[in-house]
Amino acid sequence: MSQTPTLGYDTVDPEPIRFLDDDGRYAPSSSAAEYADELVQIGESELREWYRAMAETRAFDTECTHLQRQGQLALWAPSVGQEGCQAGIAYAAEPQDHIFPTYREHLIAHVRGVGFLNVVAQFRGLTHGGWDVTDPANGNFHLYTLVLGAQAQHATGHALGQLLDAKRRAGDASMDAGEPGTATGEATIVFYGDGASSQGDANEALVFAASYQTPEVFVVQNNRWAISVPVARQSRTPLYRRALGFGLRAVQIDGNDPLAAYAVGRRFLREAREGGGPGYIEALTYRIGAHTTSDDPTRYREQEELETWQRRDPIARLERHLRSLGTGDDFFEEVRAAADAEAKRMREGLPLLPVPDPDDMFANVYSEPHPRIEEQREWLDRYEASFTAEEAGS
Ligand SMILES: Cc1ncc(C[n+]2csc(CCOP(=O)(O)OP(=O)(O)O)c2C)c(N)n1
Ligand SMILES: [Mg+2]
Repeated sequence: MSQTPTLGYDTVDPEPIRFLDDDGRYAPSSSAAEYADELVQIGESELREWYRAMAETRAFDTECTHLQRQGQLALWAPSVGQEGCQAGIAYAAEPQDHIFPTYREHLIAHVRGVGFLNVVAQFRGLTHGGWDVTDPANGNFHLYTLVLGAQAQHATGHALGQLLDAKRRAGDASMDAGEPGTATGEATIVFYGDGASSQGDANEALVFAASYQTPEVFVVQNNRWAISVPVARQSRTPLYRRALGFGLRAVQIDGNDPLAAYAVGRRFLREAREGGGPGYIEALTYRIGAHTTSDDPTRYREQEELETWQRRDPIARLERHLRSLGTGDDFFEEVRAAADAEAKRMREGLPLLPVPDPDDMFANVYSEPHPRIEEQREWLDRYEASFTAEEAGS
């Protein structure tokens, strides 16, 4: 296998946008040049902050896999290997932007202020929706979505709302949102995967985004696999080229280079907020771990492919870059210890999380009582009671 991993179709089309090579050297590809001025404010201290978020997320993620194996979580979806793209986008976003994730954007959750405990509460089955009931805003980071592609529709609807609100504020009450040029001052970001890109929902969202010129950025983390289905089966053409066909500006980046994700994300987001319409970023990355803890990737992919991508690990790459700037062992040791301590805090806090009353599930469906909801509540009560009866009988 060659050093440059292939997708089964030609990815060098042109070269993906990247600033850091696999060894962490600043070596922009020719396609990166026009984005370089987005990095003028990024120095060693900003990169250290990104590195810290990536390392904390990695430690948290690793701990979660252990917790699932110990029966403490129902399921876990690791993000190992994808932290580079996520960090770049997380730091490119402004606080007023809204983010619609899949189920793997743990770093973004962390950076937007959704605590790690809130993330694991979902995977332990301890929430009926919402991240943290004490803070419904949660950094405008919306709920994880397991229904593939559905969040692309939610995000596009949200972005359409941002656009129409801005038009109304500007005194234009028409619903005709099709013309670019309305500055919204805020944007919507939606994440999904290479597999989800085949969903009808994701494609319909692109139609609406292009048609209404929504202030939106689509971030597709092409991690090569949709469980056991390789990306070449999803598409005969690079995914970003599909988006070009819908009329979006679209590029392909090296998704393991946080600088590339930041520079392009920042540019596309600013353009979206200023009325320039939607953008699309295909981030070439790799899922180093299993799809979820229910998956065994050794059954469908080669060890050699995995090792190739382990050598391109985004955290190791950023570490090498920081070292070249002069960051020394002290920093990396301190971050490692802090990340481990944070993962330990999460682990210790997990059993103390409150278990919601099953009846809460029905409490906020409608504002008024509803006979169907009552029926379901009564069914659940009978179901729960059957366990007590069983225990009494045994
Ligand atoms: C509508 C729908 N169909 C099928 C599934 C089952 N499923 C869950 S994840 C997944 C693969 C998703 O792959 P991709 O979009 O590439 O995201 P990744 O998991 O690689 O991040 C599938 C088929 C689902 N959750 N929703
Ligand atoms: Mg995938």
